[in-house]
Amino acid sequence: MTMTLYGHPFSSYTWKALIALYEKDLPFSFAILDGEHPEYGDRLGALSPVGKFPMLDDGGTVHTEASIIIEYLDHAHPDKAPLIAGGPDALLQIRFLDRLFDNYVMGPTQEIVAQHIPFMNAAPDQARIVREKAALDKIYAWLEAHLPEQGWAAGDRFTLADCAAAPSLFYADWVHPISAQHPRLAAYRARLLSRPSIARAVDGARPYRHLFPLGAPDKD
Ligand SMILES: N[C@@H](CCC(=O)N[C@@H](CS)C(=O)NCC(=O)O)C(=O)O
Repeated sequence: MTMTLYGHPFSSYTWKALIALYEKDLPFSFAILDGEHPEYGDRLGALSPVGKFPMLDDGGTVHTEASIIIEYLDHAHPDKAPLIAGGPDALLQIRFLDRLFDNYVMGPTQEIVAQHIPFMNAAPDQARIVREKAALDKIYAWLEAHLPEQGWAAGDRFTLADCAAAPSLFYADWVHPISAQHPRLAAYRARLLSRPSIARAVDGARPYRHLFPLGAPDKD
């Protein structure tokens, strides 16, 4: 039975799971959560703990949380481009970077976006936005100092950490541009965007750019 991924092509965490599926070249059907398919939203509401996506349904085995979906794919398809592999230290580094990108890059980015969504916030809280941008500056500086000059976040192999990095840095740069002070980080983001699995996720989201509450920048 083909796997089904519930999500949306413009959603950052959906990208994270999509990138893993593309890397592994696994067949799946994409249940896009939109007004045309209320039944997908109903299923998500019934099975996802708090209704967040992505959600993967593999013949009745259901997982949410993008990192867990990727870990499941690694276990279920060990012959397909592992994304969480190596010795104990390598595994810790991959998982550490995954948490870093989700919590400290995607977290502030999502909050800045949320401040511009009228049904979530009547008006953007400018003080909150300043704080979130300061948080992004902090993690940009850390990444600039710690990312390798070449290759991927955790070394030579493309991993879970890069699946997390791609959507988080893609959208973070839209809400708080990575400046010339962070050339290594900017180069890593560019390397990510030129990876075929990631380019595919970016292209799949293009028709939805008008939905970006701050106005999508004319780049990428
Ligand atoms: N920790 C979750 C975060 C997922 C998440 O924030 N998904 C967003 C879309 S990118 C979502 O479900 N938004 C709708 C909502 O919060 O109700 C994961 O890693 O999958």
